[in-house]
Order: sequence, then C-alpha cells, then structure tokens
Amino acid sequence: MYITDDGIRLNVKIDMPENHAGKCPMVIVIHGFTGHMEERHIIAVAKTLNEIGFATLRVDMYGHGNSEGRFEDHTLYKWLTNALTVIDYARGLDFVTDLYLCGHSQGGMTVMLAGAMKHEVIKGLIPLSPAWMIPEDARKGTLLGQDFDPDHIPDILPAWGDRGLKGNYVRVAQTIHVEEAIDRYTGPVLIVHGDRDEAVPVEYGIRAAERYRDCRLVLIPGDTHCYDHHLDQVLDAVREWMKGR
Ligand code: FER
Repeated sequence: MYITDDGIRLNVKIDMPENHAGKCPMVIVIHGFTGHMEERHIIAVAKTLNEIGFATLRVDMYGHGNSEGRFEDHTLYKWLTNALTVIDYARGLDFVTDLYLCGHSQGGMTVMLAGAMKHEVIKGLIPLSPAWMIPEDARKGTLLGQDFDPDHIPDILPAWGDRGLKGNYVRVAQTIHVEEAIDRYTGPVLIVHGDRDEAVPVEYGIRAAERYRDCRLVLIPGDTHCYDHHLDQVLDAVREWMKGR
C-alpha cells in the first residue's frame, strides 16, 4: 500500500495486533540509512509490538525500499516531511488510539526530530541505536567513514556499497540540532543501543538518554548496530517498556 507525500509514493505496511478487536494504539516503525521495512530487526520489533496489542505501520522512507525517490537525492528534510505525512495518515485512521514512534539509526534520529515537532500527538518514542551524530559529523566534515571539508562539500559522496549520495544530504544535515529536539520532547522515551555498535557510537545512546526528561536506556552488551547477537534482548526491552501503556 502507498501513501503519497508531496507526489512521492511511500510504501507502507500496516500489521494489526493479534486477536484484534476494535480500536488500538499504533507504532510507526522507521528503518535506517540504506535500510527498508523488511529488515530482520525491523520486522522483529513490529511483530513484538503486534503480539502485545499494538498495530504497527512500517514505512520505506524516501529513496529506500519500495518507495519512490532516488537514494542519492534523499536528505533528512525529506525523511522528516515523510514522517510528518505518515503521522498525519496514522492519526486519520479511525481504529487508532494512541500513536508512538519507533526508528532505527537514521530512522531513530528521525523519530527524535519528528517526535519533538509533533510532541502533542506522540505518546512515546523508541529510538533504537539513534544515529544523531550525523548532524555533528556533517558539521565536522566526517561521514560514511570519509573526511571532507565541511565548508566545501563535494557534490557527491561515495556512500556504502556502490551508491553515491549528494552533497545536499550533508548540507541539510549540517543545519539540524538534535539537542533542541531532545529538550522539546517531554514524553516517555526508550532508547536501546548495543555497546559494540560499529556504526553509531554507544555514547550517543547514553548522551541522549541523559538529556531526555523521561528516558529509559537499555544497553545490549556485546551487540552491534543491527543486533546481530542479541536481537531477543532488544525485543524484551521493547516488550517490557510498552506493556501496560
Ligand atoms: C554515517 C554513519 C551511520 C552515516 C550514516 C549512518 C550518513 C547511519 C546509519 C543507519 O541509519 O543505519 O557516517 O552517514
């Protein structure tokens, strides 16, 4: 199924909770940079939420998965307007009661920003290994394992694999200040982060958790960016925190 955001078709998938009858809360689940809605950890988190009474809406963001837009053209602004559109779509569904946001990595930073922008209607946030070093790194001139002059950004950065990413991604990222978004969101937050994360230093999960007003932090000992070793512990953390909400 597709939702259209300003002419761009976004692939979305809604999964209802088991034994569903009537209204229920919903969690929007967003993948990371180069990711998509069918990744193992994204599906697993959605399924866990479905098991404890939450509907989920997974979405492929601009330039990712089966959504429109080219990867090289994606920026955090585009992802943010995608998120706002999906939030409004979910709010318009007649079976949806409370609305939560969950995102992994770049999707985690996206829900931190979108949650602040829509704080009146977002009941809780689950940033998983949130990649909120991206704006800071963009200002310093180091992204994707490459260094560049932050005042003379290349037109194209070679991204992971054989993909390129336009310098506009960096220019947009340089304008974003995640600390302000953290301060603006006063609802409950769960952050989960592997302490051997090779892509997003675990210090970012820790720092965000310290700064949020109401945050539970679950560190997964020995685990990686996509939870190769202990995905079950991530799911336990999500289940425990969401149960009873
Ligand atoms: C980077 C490191 C990590 C980066 C992006 C990420 C754009 C995001 C990872 C993810 O979303 O999984 O240098 O540059």
